[in-house]
Amino acid sequence: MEGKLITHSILQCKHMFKLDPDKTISDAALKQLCLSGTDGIIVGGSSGVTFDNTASLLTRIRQYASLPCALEISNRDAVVPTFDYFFIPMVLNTTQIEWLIGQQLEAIKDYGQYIDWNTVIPEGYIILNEQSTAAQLTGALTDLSEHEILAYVTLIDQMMKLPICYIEYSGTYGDMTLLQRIAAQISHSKLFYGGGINSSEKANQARQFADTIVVGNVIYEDLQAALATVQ
Ligand code: 1GP
Repeated sequence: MEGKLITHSILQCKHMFKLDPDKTISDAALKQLCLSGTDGIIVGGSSGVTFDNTASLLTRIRQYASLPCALEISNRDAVVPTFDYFFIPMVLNTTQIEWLIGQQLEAIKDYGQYIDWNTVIPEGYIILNEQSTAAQLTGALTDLSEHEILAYVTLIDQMMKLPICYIEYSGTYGDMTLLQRIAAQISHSKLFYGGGINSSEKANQARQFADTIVVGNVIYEDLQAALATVQ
């Protein structure tokens, strides 16, 4: 971890829940998640994210905790300015430039003068589950050799020096041998891992290699299992 670009406190989170504004969650469940001991909350989703459902979710989270909250922006019309941080995904293995820099450029053209750049954290994304909504939406090339994936990691970590390298398996548990090799190679970027963590065992295993683990889907499938990932 020495030498990593820790420019924001949210980058010190070891465990984060990712809440989807387009999914329903009860107040009781939200309270349990917020008070679970997790280090921070990411709000984001691949579809159905609007200004209203995002603002409403943030207001509800704030009721229960003063945890750092980041909005992972997927729709630039749904940016709620009261988040602590704004994660900007840049999908390195997309085939469509809009998911690499296109959307981001349009947002800067529209809102650049209002942006507090101290709150903006770009994420170098590598999407590896071809079945995921994110992969399908962005046209991600997921059929990659380990050599190719490690080259993407070097691009994010050494060449672009992005604060976050996000290994995204959304919806399925990823290849931990690969994650271990990525962790061994990375030196600047914080290594985020997300995908299929639905037990304390998987959380512990992924945390051996990733600086930060992100837990999403299981929140909506099995709340107790989601809570167990915090330990
Ligand atoms: C999704 O990486 C996160 O963007 C978490 O993945 O939903 O599979 O937990 P899961």
